[in-house]
Amino acid sequence: MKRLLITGAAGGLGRAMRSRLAGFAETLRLSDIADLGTAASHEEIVTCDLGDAAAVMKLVEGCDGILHLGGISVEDKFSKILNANLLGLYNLYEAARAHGHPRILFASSNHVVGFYRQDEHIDAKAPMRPDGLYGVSKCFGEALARMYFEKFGQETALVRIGSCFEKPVNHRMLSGWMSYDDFVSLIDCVFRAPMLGCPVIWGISNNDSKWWDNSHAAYLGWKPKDNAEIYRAELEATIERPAPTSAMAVYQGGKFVEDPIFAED
Ligand code: NAI
Ligand code: 15L
Repeated sequence: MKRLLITGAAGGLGRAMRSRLAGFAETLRLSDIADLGTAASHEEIVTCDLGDAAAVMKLVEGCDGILHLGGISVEDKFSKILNANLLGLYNLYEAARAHGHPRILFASSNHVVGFYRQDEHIDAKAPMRPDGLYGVSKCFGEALARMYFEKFGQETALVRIGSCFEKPVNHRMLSGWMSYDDFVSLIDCVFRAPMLGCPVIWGISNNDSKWWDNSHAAYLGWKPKDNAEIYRAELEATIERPAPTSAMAVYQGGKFVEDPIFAED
């Protein structure tokens, strides 16, 4: 690949992927509204608000692939979610349509199904059950991507990331954790696949305990290698197990199910 665009490159996952994806494309175009520091020789830095249609149109020009991590990543005021996750998504897909349909990996979220219980095992066909406005914005993103696929052939991997951090930090993450290395190998499979389509992919490592079934996406050849289980003993020793009736122990979305609708200023 000549140029891979990474949106949200200043965020937690963006920073983790910035170093790990050096060499994945000749050039990494890194974008965010936040500071991205200094560009290395293989990098371009573009400051851009996803809500700005003209800026996003320019941002996408010349890119062969897009790793879309940018946006509001937790529950927040609707106005902020509206700009970054709804308008921003529309701007991105319109730009991709104008610039030759670069393949997109969309960082969706487990919060599109947050109201399923942890004793339920689901696959990609399960109806969405978002646990807040943030989750709803990811449902919108998935639906928008699907429409651009059906209408224009735009390919997108809809990656419902569980919890992608250095390591699991609570008991819930023993099921939903995805390691940085497994995310990199998923990115590799998504952008190298001869045919992608528009699949939902559960973004989880090869955890012993899991709620989500990825067998429909076997054609991509992604084989996550890490397993949150190796952290169980450390977690048990350092963190109290959540009460069995608490949201953290009952719902796949954990505490997000309890978030209020945040008031606008
Ligand atoms: P983060 O909040 O650390 O990073 C998101 C980045 O997007 C930030 O750097 C922020 O400045 C940028 N951003 C926000 N609004 C923007 C706007 N209007 N225009 C341009 N940039 C904007 O989130 P994180 O953890 O890095 O997640 C990356 C993506 O993956 C997000 O879309 C999130 O929803 C998704 N995700 C992450 C999970 C995780 O475990 N880290 C789990 C599920 C989904
Ligand atoms: C998400 O969607 C968030 O972006 C991330 O910060 C975590 O909260 C994650 O879900 C999670 O559910 O652990």
